[in-house]
Formats: sequence, structure tokens, C-alpha cells
Amino acid sequence: MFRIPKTHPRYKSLMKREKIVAGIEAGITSKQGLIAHGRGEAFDYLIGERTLPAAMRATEAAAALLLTAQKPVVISVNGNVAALVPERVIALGELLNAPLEVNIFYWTEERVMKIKEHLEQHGATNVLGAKADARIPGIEHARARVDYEGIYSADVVLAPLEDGDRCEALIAMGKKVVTIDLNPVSRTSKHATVSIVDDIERALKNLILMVKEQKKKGKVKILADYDNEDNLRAVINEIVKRLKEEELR
Ligand code: PTJ
Repeated sequence: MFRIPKTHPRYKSLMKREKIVAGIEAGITSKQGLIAHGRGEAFDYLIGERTLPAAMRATEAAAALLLTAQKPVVISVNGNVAALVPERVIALGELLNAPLEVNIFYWTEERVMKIKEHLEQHGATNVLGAKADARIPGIEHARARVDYEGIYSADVVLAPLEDGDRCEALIAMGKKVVTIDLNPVSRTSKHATVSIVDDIERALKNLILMVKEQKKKGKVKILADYDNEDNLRAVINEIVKRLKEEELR
């Protein structure tokens, strides 16, 4: 990895780039993952590289949804997620007793196996996705390939950095989808049941804390009045406000 001094004002952001580059070099992340990451960075810049109150609220709603799932929850992992936050997806999976499932857009069998091995090297014990013995109806690309005992049967799927059409197709199957996506106007954000508009590192850190807290209390805090559209609107308003403030400087 390229050495970035800790004193650099954008240290955290630059380190994420290094992780994505290392992911590509290890055969885990797709080259296209760099472009997707850049798009995420641009939105992160617009929200001020911090967790907005709206994201915190979505994270609370997500924690409740994940903790009250009827059938197993599955955490979908792609090449960017595996490179950026292997420890955090594993920790969340353990807390929720949920398997991780490798599911990638730029599909090659080699990359699926490399991501699975990478997660296992970090301590994951239940990584699905290699069987791919079921298909999500209505999608023609590789992300339709899922495990029957995993995403296909789950009633709640946590799908960070997702493709819009798969999110829609999962919803059409009657599932609830929690997504983490820095773009508040992506098709994924608009279609998911709960959209956390935050960087994946920060969002998972908060989600883990909230799930831990609610488990400790033995009581799930349901946000009955949570409205995903309103929440996305709050993020967009925040971005507009920030841009107007920048204009004045
Ligand atoms: O590993 P694969 O083959 O499944 O490919 C993964 C990518 C991410 C390349 C693929 O799914 C893809 O092309 O995704 P999209 O359609 O570009 O969508 C990715 C979304 O994630 C975009 O809306 C980005 O803004 C968002 N994003 C990127 N980096 C982050 C992020 N959201 C949260 N945290 C990030 N660090």
C-alpha cells in the first residue's frame, strides 16, 4: 500500500482508496469498482464526509428490521465491500447470526472464490454464494445468481453498494432490503426499504453499535414512523444547504 501520512487532512478517504487498489491487486475487487468508489467519494464530499442525522435514523430503522426478520437475514458482499470492510461485515453477521453471501456484478468464478477465501481468512465461518443454485426472477445479469438457502430464501437482505435493478427485483420477491449507498438519488436508494446514505465504513460501525445496544437491552426499538422517502429528502436538503453555504464563501 502507498504510505499516506496520518496527518494528511484526507487520510481516511485516501486509505479507503488504498484498500480498493489492494483489493484489485488481490483479485477481489473489479477494476470497475474503482469507478464506483469514485462516485461514492464524490457524494461523501457533498455530505461533508460525516454521518448525517438522517443516516443515523435510517441506521436505527435498519437495526430494527434486521433484528426482527422472520426468516434468516443475509448480508450480500461484493468486491468493494470485501476490500473495504471485511471485519465489519463479519462482525455484523455474527451479531445477527446471518450468513454472508458473495454476490457480484462483474462475475467470474475465480473472483467469487477469492472473495470467499478473503472473508474466511478474516474469520468468517459461513460464506455462501459459491453454489448459486437459484436465480432472482427478472434480472438477466450475473447478480441474479444466488444461493437458494441464502439470499433467495431470506426475508431481509442487507445489500450495500447494490445495483438498482437487483434491489427492485428483491423487493418484487417480497423481501425487505436494507442498503448502504452514498448516492441518495440512486435507484437502489429510492427502491430499498431502508436506505442508509453514508459511507460503508461509518454506516457499518454505527449499525454494529446499534444492534449490540438493542440486543443488550433485550428490546428492539421499532421506528414505526420511519419513511424512507422523507429520509432521502432530508439528505438531499442537507446537500443543497451545504452547496449554498459553499457558494457564499
Ligand atoms: O464486485 P462487483 O462485481 O459486484 O462490483 C461492485 C460494484 C460496486 C463495482 C458494482 O456493484 C457497481 O457498479 O455498482 P454501482 O452501480 O456503481 O453502484 C455503487 C453505488 O455505491 C454507487 O451509488 C456509489 O455512490 C455507492 N458507493 C461507492 N462507494 C461507496 C458507496 N456507498 C457507500 N460507501 C462507499 N464507500
